[in-house]
Amino acid sequence: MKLVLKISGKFFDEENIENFISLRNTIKNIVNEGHRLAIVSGGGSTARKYIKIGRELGVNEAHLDLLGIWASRLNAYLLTFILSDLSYMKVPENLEEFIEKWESEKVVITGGFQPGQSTATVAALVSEAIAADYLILATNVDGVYDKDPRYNKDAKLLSKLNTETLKKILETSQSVKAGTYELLDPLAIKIIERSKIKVIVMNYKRLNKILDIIHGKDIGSIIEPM
Ligand code: U5P
Repeated sequence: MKLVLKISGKFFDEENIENFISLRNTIKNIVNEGHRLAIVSGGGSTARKYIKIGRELGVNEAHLDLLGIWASRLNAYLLTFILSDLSYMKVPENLEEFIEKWESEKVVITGGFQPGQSTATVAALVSEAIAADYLILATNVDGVYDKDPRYNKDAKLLSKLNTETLKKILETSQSVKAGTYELLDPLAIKIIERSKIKVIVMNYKRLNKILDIIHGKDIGSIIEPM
């Protein structure tokens, strides 16, 4: 299989060494089983910190996005160095560079590409370019809920849903300003739909279960494109 793994910036914010060890072991197992893997890292609180300071000082949205992109590349380099025996040692900065590095057969790890989108769009573009079997969004919740689980105790996890349902759920939190994206930005959803990319949302604390979740044997959400 060809897999794209998008690691939420929150993974980096937690600074949990066990999570990093588990990620490294999972990636080694996936590669040893003969699958190909690309990883996209989010910008997390480092991106938000720089964007917040810049915004308060009147920096424009394009420049704020660039700050976010560089923060996501910093996270991408952390993963690159942690996985140096498997990974391509340069973080690609656009889709052409990514495609070129992918030919190396190594795990290619990337952050942001260009302003106006989030790293979820990068993950969707990369998935499209390599015809990935699955795009896996590893975040700090177990999957997609019918309501925001942070504010609704009765929120239910949806094990299967389509992009139409997802768009309705995300409607309340959608924004295109730097640093404000939640899970998937509108452009990422458009790309997922136009190329019918299958998306899995799962908790990064259960990364060792990726293959089980893909096969519907463990907790997570599978999003079918409409
Ligand atoms: N960003 C971009 N383009 C990209 C990736 C990220 O402009 O291709 C910026 C956005 O401002 C985004 C921030 O909110 O970097 C951090 O990425 P993310 O963690 O929100 O995905």
